[in-house]
Amino acid sequence: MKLIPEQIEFYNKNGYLVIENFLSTREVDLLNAELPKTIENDSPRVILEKSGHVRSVFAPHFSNKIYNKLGRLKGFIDIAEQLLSNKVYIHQYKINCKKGLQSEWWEWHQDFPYWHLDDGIEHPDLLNIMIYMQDTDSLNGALLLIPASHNDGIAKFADKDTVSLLKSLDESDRNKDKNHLSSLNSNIKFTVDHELLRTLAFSNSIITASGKKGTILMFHPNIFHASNNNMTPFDRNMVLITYNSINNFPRINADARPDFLAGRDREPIENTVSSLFD
Ligand code: 6CS
Ligand code: FE
Repeated sequence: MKLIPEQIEFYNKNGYLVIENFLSTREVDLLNAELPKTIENDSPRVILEKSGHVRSVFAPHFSNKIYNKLGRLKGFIDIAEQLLSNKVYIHQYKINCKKGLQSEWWEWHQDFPYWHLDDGIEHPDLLNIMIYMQDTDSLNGALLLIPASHNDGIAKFADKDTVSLLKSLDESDRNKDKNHLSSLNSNIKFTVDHELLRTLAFSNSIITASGKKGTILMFHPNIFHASNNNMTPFDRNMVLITYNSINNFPRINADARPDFLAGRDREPIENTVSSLFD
């Protein structure tokens, strides 16, 4: 499925694009049925909220056939190749869960600072594709975005004191954040400076990316985004696949993050599927 010129123009101008009914109810129901099988106990790929509920499951495609197929969906690869003007591979793949009444927020941030500073990727030539597993709106933690906030590179960070950051890590992590939780928990290290947020929210507004189950949201690695707690008693899950241009590999050195955060399978994705039922 190729984007039409108006969609490409909207994405380049605003830094995001929503397409309703991209996946069928049958496909999303299959993803929901498979989700519990991706949650392996005591795995570093499973990040927990303070409540002990699952916050994120990283790299479900490593072990689950259906999520592996989803990452190779022709419709996604076509769009990613179109927007990144190159062949692509998966840099990061996660399921972000918001358990009803038990989830925590994602503070205002950009994604690229993590992929640039933690993983050594040089350019923001990546694309996030978010898949709505349930009907999603402001009540259950839909993504909030500031349109056109992606045009000025990595923005000024909020001044977070390290003590508060370290406090949000568990004991074993305290010394070196060896599980990278300060990039993954509800007190992330690179967040957007509040003065800058105020200026851009005033000039560009804040939008809520609501959508029915089966919707996809594409967004730029530098767009300012956040999400609230899920205030409903019903779970809200999102699959997030980040495709990277094959000309934009991260540096891999001694302190490289693990493969479930920074993908090591860099072959261009060619073996696509047309549907999850292929
Ligand atoms: O560190 C990372 O790769 C992850 N952290 C955040 C806050 N967003 C991008 C990515 O999922
Ligand atoms: Fe993010």
